[in-house]
Amino acid sequence: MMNLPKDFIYGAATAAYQAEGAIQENNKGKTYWDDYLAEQAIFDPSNASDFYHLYPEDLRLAKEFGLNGIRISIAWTRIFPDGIGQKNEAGIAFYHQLIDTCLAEGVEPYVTLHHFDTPQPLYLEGDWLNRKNLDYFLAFAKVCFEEYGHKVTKWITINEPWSVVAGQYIVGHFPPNIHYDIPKAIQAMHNMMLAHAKVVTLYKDMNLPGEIGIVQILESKYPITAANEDIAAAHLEDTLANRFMLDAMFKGFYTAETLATINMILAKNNGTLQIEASDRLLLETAAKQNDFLGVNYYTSHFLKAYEGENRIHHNGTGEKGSSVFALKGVGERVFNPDIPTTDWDWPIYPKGLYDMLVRIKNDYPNYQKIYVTENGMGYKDDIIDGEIDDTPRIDYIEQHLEAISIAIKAGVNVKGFFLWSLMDVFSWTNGYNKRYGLFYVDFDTQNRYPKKSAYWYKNLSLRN
Ligand code: BGP
Repeated sequence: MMNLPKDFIYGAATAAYQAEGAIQENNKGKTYWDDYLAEQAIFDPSNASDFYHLYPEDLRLAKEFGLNGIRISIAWTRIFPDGIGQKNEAGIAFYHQLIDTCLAEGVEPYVTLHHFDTPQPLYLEGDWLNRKNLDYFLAFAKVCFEEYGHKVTKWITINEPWSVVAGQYIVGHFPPNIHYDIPKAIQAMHNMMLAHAKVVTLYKDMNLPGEIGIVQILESKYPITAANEDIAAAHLEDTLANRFMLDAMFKGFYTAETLATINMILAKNNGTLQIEASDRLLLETAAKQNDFLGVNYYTSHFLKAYEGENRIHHNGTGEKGSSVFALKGVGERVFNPDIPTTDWDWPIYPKGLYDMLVRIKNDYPNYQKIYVTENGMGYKDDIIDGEIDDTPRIDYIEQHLEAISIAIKAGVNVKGFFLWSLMDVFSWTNGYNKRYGLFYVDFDTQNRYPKKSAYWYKNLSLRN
């Protein structure tokens, strides 16, 4: 029986670019997605869920359905249209209104500074591979803290470094669409962790009355058999996608074992990692100051040893069984016949969340507290006579909340849960048919309809 603490946050998540729309309104600058999506002409992010105009309605619904927390992100390009230089007062005012509305509705805002949306000019300068980007980001963060730091008390520096770098440099479905460059991905992750560290230290130096952390996507990696080479493959992918960043965040540097494993992967992929002399102190200083870790969890992976070249097919259409993911010097993700998957081939494995939460407590005892900052199920919802029966999503959420409840019993300090997503939003590489929301969005009319899961979630939060 699910047993969650009395002060638990029942939240839902959004991200600026996926929810707001209005991508050219009130002097907003371009992110690296704008031109790329326009050229591709497959998905149009211009209106998304029109949260930019409809946020009062969405927050009213959030409150009505028992939510007491929401993840929003601040679009860097609304505050600085070019990423640096001239500030945009209209953008600054927008987030004042949005944050004030959250607070007025009693839905606490957890605010992310970077959710996959680097400004176009800074992207062209190299994005996270350019060390200057760290200071550009710091300057943006400073303005946000000065403007909103007295009313927002939960800050997230960056959303999912691994997803960003995997999308940009390995899978190649995020601009600049580079495939299989694992060394670039590792370098960008290291730089993002440095950027996180700089922003944490700035926030603490400003003595603001709140808390700060980062959100990581953390997917457990299991060997598909007990063979040593499969165990090694799971260990390699875990180090690349999980341990590298957890070490940076909590240990303040990479353990000798983590670095040796990363260097092995780099060697097989003909690359090296550039670490500057000052990086260690930067990471160590921040490691003592993090207030929380945000864990995004949707799935886990089963790994098999793999000796071949890099090979990936991204299932962005929901055609079940079409995914391929095999990395040179790492391993191959394979289907586990005992574990169900979504139409996008994501294994549904709540135990992977439990295992990850317990592992963080054991391996990183200075973690303070955890919020599960995203979890949810992509599903092709049907609306029939204004009603949406998304029972598989309810089952999915319930199983994952159960896993959290058992982890709490095992002593892990988990303080809240944010369902991805509040309403249906734009999915970066899957468009609009992969829905996650508690509220169905008719993207033609922008009308919202509560799904069966919204009533279920309301019932759960009010009962507790
Ligand atoms: C997370 C991102 C979100 C969101 C979610 C669902 O990785 O933080 O922005 O998109 O995944 O992913 P997708 O839309 O690709 O199914």
